[in-house]
Amino acid sequence: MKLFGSYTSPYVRHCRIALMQSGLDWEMVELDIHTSKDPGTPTLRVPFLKDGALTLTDSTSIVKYVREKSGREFIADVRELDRYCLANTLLDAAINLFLLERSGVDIGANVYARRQQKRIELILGELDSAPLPERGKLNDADYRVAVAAAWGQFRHRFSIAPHNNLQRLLEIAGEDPVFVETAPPVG
Ligand SMILES: N[C@@H](CCC(=O)N[C@@H](CS)C(=O)NCC(=O)O)C(=O)O
Repeated sequence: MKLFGSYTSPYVRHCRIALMQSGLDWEMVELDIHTSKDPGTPTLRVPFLKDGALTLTDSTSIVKYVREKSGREFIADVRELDRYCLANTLLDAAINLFLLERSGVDIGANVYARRQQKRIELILGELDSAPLPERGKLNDADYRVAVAAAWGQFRHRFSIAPHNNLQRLLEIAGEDPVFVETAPPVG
């Protein structure tokens, strides 16, 4: 199967983590979604995955597919699923602001952009209140929060300095070889 995406995307990173842990046969096809003329996905976003006749257009369906195809479990607990969703909302808001700013919008002067900023701060506080996983036992909610927190630091979009549990989560994830191997390239 082929995973299409970039090495800087946190959503792609989570898919790569699941694929690396799966033992399945797969390859990464690097794609710049902003310059590609015909990217092959109606979302105009990465990641997307192709496995024979199957196309999946969102990291959530991809991670679930890969986990289940390799005999593992995706998130079964509804509270953990909600934590995973919160991390997605955090990422969506932060990536939106990042792309708007890149395209010339003054995000400090825009009312909706300020709401997105507020959303980011509130979600960081909420995610920080969750219990930490044991070393080597990260589930997909932990991975999603960890890739989101790491991306925020990588792109300087938000700080986790006031959030001790999120810092600790990144330390725990930093001991996970696949999390380390999928870190965004420096420079
Ligand atoms: N819900 C999607 C979000 C994917 C997403 O936002 N990807 C970003 C890259 S990190 C993207 O391709 N953005 C391009 C754009 O919004 O134009 C998922 O989970 O896969």
